[in-house]
Amino acid sequence: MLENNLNEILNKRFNKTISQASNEEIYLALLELTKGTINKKGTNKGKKKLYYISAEFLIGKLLSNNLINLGIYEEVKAVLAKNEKELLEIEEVELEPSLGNGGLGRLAACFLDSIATLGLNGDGVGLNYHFGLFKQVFEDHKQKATKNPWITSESWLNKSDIKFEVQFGGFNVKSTLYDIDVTGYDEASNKLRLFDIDTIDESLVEEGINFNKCDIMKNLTLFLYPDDSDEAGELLRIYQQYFMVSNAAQLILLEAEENGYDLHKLNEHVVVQINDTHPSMVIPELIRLLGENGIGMDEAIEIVSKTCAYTNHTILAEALEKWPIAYLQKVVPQLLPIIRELDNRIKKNFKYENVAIIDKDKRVHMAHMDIHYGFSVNGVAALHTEILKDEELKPFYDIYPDKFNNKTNGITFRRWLLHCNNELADYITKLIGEDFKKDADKLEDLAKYLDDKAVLNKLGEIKKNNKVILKNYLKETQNIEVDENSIFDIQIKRLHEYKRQQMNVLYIINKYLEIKKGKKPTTPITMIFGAKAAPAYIIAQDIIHTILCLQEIINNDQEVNKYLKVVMVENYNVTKASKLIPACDVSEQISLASKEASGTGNMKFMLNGALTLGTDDGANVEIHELVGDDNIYIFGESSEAVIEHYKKADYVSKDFYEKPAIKELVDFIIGNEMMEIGDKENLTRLHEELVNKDWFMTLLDIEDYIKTKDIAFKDYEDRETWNKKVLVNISKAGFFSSDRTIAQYNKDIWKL
Ligand code: 26Q
Repeated sequence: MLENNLNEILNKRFNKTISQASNEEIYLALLELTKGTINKKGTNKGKKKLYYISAEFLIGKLLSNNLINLGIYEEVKAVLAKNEKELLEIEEVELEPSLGNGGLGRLAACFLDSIATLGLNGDGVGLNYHFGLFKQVFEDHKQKATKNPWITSESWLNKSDIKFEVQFGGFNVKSTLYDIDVTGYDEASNKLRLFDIDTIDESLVEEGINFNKCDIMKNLTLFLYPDDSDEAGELLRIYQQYFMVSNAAQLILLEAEENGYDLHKLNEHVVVQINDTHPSMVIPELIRLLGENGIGMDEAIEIVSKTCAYTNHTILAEALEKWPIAYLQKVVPQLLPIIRELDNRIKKNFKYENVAIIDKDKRVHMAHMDIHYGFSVNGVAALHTEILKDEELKPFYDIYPDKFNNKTNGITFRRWLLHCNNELADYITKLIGEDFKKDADKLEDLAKYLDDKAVLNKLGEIKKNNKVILKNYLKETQNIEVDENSIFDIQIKRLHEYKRQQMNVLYIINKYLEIKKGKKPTTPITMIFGAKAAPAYIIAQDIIHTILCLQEIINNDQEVNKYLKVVMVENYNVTKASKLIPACDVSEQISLASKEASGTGNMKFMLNGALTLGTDDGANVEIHELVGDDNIYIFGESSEAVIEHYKKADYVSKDFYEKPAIKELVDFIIGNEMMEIGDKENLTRLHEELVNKDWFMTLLDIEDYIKTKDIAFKDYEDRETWNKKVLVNISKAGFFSSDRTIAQYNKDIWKL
């Protein structure tokens, strides 16, 4: 049946059979076949609809994901195999859109999957960036940013006939809506709706990712988060945000009209989830549009306040958006009277400055607008929500205790287990049946095998197979040799000082020096990194440079490379994550406690049988509680202690640096070996930063980190005990299914 359909499409389009067709042709045929199947299944409906507005949707490649959700993955694989074609190779044809930069964007993608899977009526709304986030290439041990084109003549992107106009100060732009189908597992589908401008000009991009930032009519949707280190960059970001939310608001009102809803009761039919502050201007924009529809200011504010809910994803002060009024005046003059009115109402009720929307420096605090004029404020892990309530957003919590709630993040098990680790998923199915695929808590049934040696062995075997697959991939893509019998220790996430890749670097230096002094690890170690750094984030570039230099020194040192290897994976993205995560033994989650809102990579690793080496931060805290002290490696100062250090300003990195054992590691960064191959400017800057500033307290935790990591590596020697810990982790991972997270959002916030 499926084979006939596929042959029919190939015959019609290319006059070929499956076995004659190229991988590209088969990909296009599968695209057509899949889209047809999706259409037949229909879309989710309901009296109330969720609009999940987000600047990022890091969706990854969609072919296999959709085949799995439609229940035809195995059949397609078999049909292709019968015709001597490999689904894995056909997947390679698809380009990965990079419509996100990290956790927040990937979370949005997992959420869309779960929303559809739970049969809920909800679409994602965002922007159709032509070159996405930049693509990372390594040159001279440094990151270079280039564009990442992903839109091809035929893809998952479908052009709709919906068009709007968006008004900016001084000019208007015309927009077109594109849709990507979001399949639910065994369910009807929803849509990801991406807006674009009609006048975009891709040829504006010159060398790397440089382009004329002032030509809004041509550049608006070229890149995600274009460099905002200058004023033109900041303004462009505001243009993007308003373009996104004005289109979203117009779409919401259009669909309300089509459904014949009474705009006075919009909140009974629509809920808007504001994913961090990037879409916050949707609040004044909806109020403005309701006004245009004849609804008075008081009522419009009330309706919108019952419609919008806000999720906070970060407590880093520098990531909380505050836009100068002058910028908003230039980009969106029509919103200013509304924002001022919203602010006046707050200033009338609350006399203290720290909850104002517009501060004394004439900057608009986007999060403050969300909290005052939304009905729900949620954090993304238990600890994070507590810190919001007790510290960062305390004045708001005091005013609106009932608005605050926690929704611990989750991940979709379809992509992060069934697809990326087919062998493990099949084995789990063999042990406990299929139920866990729809009800993740069923993974707990695995606990009955905790003392089953055959099962523990098999887990080790599957891990080894995944390590071999990764080994071959690394050889093929980056010509780096690794040993599948070594421990795979992996840190993959955006590069940021608070995530402390630099602490991992110091561990590597420590191990290198130990080996040089004759202390060799029993089992060799492979340290793997993947990380993009924002182009304007200088220290992050320095850390990448340091890792790439270490990679060269260590991997070429014949004395050391038998025991230690360093791999920095180029252009880390969803596709690469899917290959790295199943092969991991030790998952690095080493952020400074209190700084990582949740983390979601930690959950993916746990589900795929890696043990966490981490601080008690973000969702690590919840992983720790679930698996218990014996099945996780926790180190470092507590979040309370860290928060105290900040309050008292009593952390002095120099004091720690003066300890000889630490000094030796830090000074290696500017030692002869590094300086010979590295760039003096980068290396000295990082060294200086660690010695004299170290805002994220690397040196505070380094000794405990080294000690704990060494214990983990020693424990790995007893493979049976290790695999038992692995099994505990997998069996407890059910809580982190995004199906659970979404069920909670729906029950507490959306009420669809
Ligand atoms: C801020 C100011 C100006 C311009 C841009 C930004 C900006 C851009 C991106 C601020 C934040 C982001 C992205 C944040 C993010 O990805 N946060 C992560 O969200 C995950 C999902 O909730 C959490 O698991 C991570 O802990 C959190 O870091």
